[in-house]
Amino acid sequence: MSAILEEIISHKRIEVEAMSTQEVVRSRRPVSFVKRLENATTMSIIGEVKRASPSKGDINIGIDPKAQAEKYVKGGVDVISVLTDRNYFKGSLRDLETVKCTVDVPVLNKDFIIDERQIDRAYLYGADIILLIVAALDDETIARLYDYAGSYGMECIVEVHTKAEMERALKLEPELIGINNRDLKTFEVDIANTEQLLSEYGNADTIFISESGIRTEEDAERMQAAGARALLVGETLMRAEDPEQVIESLK
Ligand code: IGP
Repeated sequence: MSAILEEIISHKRIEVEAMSTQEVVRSRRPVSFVKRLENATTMSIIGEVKRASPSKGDINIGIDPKAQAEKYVKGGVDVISVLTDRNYFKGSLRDLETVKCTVDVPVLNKDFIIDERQIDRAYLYGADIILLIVAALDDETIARLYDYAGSYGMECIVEVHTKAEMERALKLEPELIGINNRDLKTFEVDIANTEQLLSEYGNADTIFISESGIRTEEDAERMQAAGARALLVGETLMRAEDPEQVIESLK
């Protein structure tokens, strides 16, 4: 594990240990991203609400998540991702709840999930999809958390960065795999990572999402040619004066 991921995960462990287990009434039915993708004819865009990050510092710290989510939907996103980690990304479950109450599209809870209690909370605050980061979890844990999210009807994006992680992810036969273009060891971002991994694994029976570092129409075209069906875009949209227009250009 990279140093920063290790640091984030050890902090997460402390947070999680302080969480109580709660009885969750399973009355809400999550919205499916996979079904939306089955009907999609263009590139799907996942717009992210990301106030700050360890690599970039403050990005758009004072953003109004409701207004931002409304702009994303007008632009035509298929999913809105909300970073809920407070310590390193300055997000919150409250941001997630605000976005869920604003939009009808599925909402992704972006966090460092290592325990069932976080999945309970994701569900309670309105998540339809969660992220599971292969680099942060062993095989047994990832399979357990994947099934647990599934028991709520939530979908999982299984995130990989390397070939070895891709091999581990594919063992789960997941519907959605996210390829992170950011190397968490160096923070370097290179969208060629999606091209390299998909040249080898593009035929797998799964939907691939390219994550991080997507800025321009040309980037989107390259990712489409590589075989990605969706793009996860954070910083570019958080800094854009007109996110709506940027989303339209990426689709
Ligand atoms: C978005 P960018 O470069 O568009 O801001 O990246 C997203 O991919 C990135 O926020 C991300 C992330 C993560 C954040 C990808 N995987 C895991 C936190 C945890």
